[in-house]
Amino acid sequence: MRKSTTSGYYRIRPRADREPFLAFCDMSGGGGWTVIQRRSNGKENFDRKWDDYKLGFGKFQGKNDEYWLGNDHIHDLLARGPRENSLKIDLMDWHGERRYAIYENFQLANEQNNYRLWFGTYSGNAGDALSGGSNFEDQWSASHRGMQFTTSDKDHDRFLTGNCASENKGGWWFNRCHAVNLNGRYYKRGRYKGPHDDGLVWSTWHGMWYSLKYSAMKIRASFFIDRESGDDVLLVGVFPEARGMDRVSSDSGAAFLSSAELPPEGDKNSGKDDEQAQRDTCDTFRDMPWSLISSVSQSNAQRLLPYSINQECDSPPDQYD
Ligand SMILES: [Ca+2]
Repeated sequence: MRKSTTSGYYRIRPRADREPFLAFCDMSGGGGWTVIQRRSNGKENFDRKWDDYKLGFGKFQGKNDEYWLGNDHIHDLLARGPRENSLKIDLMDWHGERRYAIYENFQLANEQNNYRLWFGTYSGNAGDALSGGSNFEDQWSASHRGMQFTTSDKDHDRFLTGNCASENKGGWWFNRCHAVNLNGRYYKRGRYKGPHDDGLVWSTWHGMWYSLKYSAMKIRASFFIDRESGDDVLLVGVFPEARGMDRVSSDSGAAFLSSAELPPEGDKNSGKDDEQAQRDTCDTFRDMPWSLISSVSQSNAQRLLPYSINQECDSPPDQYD
């Protein structure tokens, strides 16, 4: 696999009318992932109230720093452009074994709708715990699909006589209450005991009474470049100097490129197939400070500028490993 853009913290700005913010861009496993949550050492307190979960909290420096990106930021990232997003969840237990789960069509409503959660098809090897587990009874009371966000000070769960966030020590899309709680209490061991199953839980892997060592939730667009639509442009990002791009430019400092300027698609003359053409496109942008992003229509491009998000170049987004 060829070298891709470096993982690290980037200042991103999914909405022009809001301030940019820092997020970790994970360029491994195909790249282009924006990390929205990470637990790794228990140093950060996740037992927080609504406004902290809304705006985000934690440390944004080291590659293992713990944070919650913030529900408003997550909502804005998911709402950018006319496209779907995938959610990938990386997990590790206390023996160093890793599992993952991917959900297509990950969505978050806005604050007026209490950041209601939606997600589609599951794939992976950690089990589909977000859907509540394997039997109907569990799914009815523990599925997180369609649930609103609950914190200790704002209760939107389906647990009538109590608050799941208070019991389980962190904000989450609780049902009555959960099969997953990646914002739970951080135990410095796997098996734990207590009055509530409040650990960092992914029930379909180690059950409710095992608290994981590591979790990371990350998102990216489900598609790469839509080359079908003649109206589409490839938005390349917001960067100070667009090296080697004479055709670029706009007053806002963002660059874009019409689909006519993309490398030929399966052009007989050039002898290139689609894959090669895509690699060429990627090569064009590889060394830029902001890597490329999304395909949006010309009219949307104007609306979305300035706009910068990372998108992978090395493999199609439907191949994860
Ligand atoms: Ca309740």
